[in-house]
Amino acid sequence: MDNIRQGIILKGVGGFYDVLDQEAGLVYTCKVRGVHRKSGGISPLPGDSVTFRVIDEKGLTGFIDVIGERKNEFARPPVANIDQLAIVLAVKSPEPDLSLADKLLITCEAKDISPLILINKIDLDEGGSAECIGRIYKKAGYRVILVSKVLDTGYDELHKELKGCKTAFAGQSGVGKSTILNRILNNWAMETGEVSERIQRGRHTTRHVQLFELDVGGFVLDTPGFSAYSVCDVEHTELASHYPEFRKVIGECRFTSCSHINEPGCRVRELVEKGKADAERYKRYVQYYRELKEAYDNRYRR
Ligand SMILES: Nc1nc2c(ncn2[C@@H]2O[C@H](COP(=O)(O)OP(=O)(O)OP(=O)(O)O)[C@@H](O)[C@H]2O)c(=O)[nH]1
Ligand SMILES: [Mg+2]
Ligand SMILES: [Zn+2]
Repeated sequence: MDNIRQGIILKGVGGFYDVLDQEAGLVYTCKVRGVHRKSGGISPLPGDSVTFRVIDEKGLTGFIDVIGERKNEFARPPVANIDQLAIVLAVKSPEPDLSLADKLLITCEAKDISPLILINKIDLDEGGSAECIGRIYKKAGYRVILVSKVLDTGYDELHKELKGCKTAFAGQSGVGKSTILNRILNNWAMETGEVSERIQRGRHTTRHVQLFELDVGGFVLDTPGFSAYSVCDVEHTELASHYPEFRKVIGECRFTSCSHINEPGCRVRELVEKGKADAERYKRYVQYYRELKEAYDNRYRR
């Protein structure tokens, strides 16, 4: 039947979902079939791939029939199928929170999301700290882009990295996420849907999760914040495997259950001692490990 379409949910507000038919470049306002709710039990999220049925072609309305299988999903912000997380740090104002950056990276590793580090406000850099932070994360195996609104750098490079991905932006308040997103949308957004509604610019914080389509294929995601992320759904025993720089030697420690903190014959510690893995990132690893282990040991208490 030709009123059955494939689409991607851009946003959902009060039981109505904006579903993009990418081939047609049209956005349909859809509800969910009651049947589906009863049988499937899961409710649609922005980022979901869906099969929907057009009810009114002129009025652009329809019903969502099937929600495609998810690669990942989040409760806060409510979104599914993220494949890239742009972790934004500022050189200063605010001072970079590398602990948050590490936690977001762990979340990425655990949820099969490819991380991208953006070091913003490099115009404010005096002591070479942008390069320094960049080196730490490049050495760990991550992609790093230096960005500045004032110097007008980094945007073209970022635009290339966004191609074909659903990218969410994360980071402390004030690092420049909205500034970067607006820049991207002003230059490279597809004009699908209600253009006037594109992005709430200015002082108003975003209340709804919304995906915007890009000219190169792919979407950027405006969210009220991925910053509150913690590593709580990672097991302490799994933590080290979420550090790419540790991963290559993990199986080589003397003890199979090595925590990489104080056991003899630990290959991870050896890497750190030889300067092959960043000592500060390792210190933060030790701290998270202890936090996670404590939470695990107290799991039956309240
Ligand atoms: N000097 C300098 N200032 C910047 C740059 N990018 C953004 N800013 C400023 O930093 C401030 C915060 O930027 P936003 O884009 O609102 O930051 P945000 O990450 O969206 O913050 P929240 O929405 O609170 O999470 C604004 O005053 C921007 O003008 C930059 O490259 N250089
Ligand atoms: Mg913002
Ligand atoms: Zn070890």
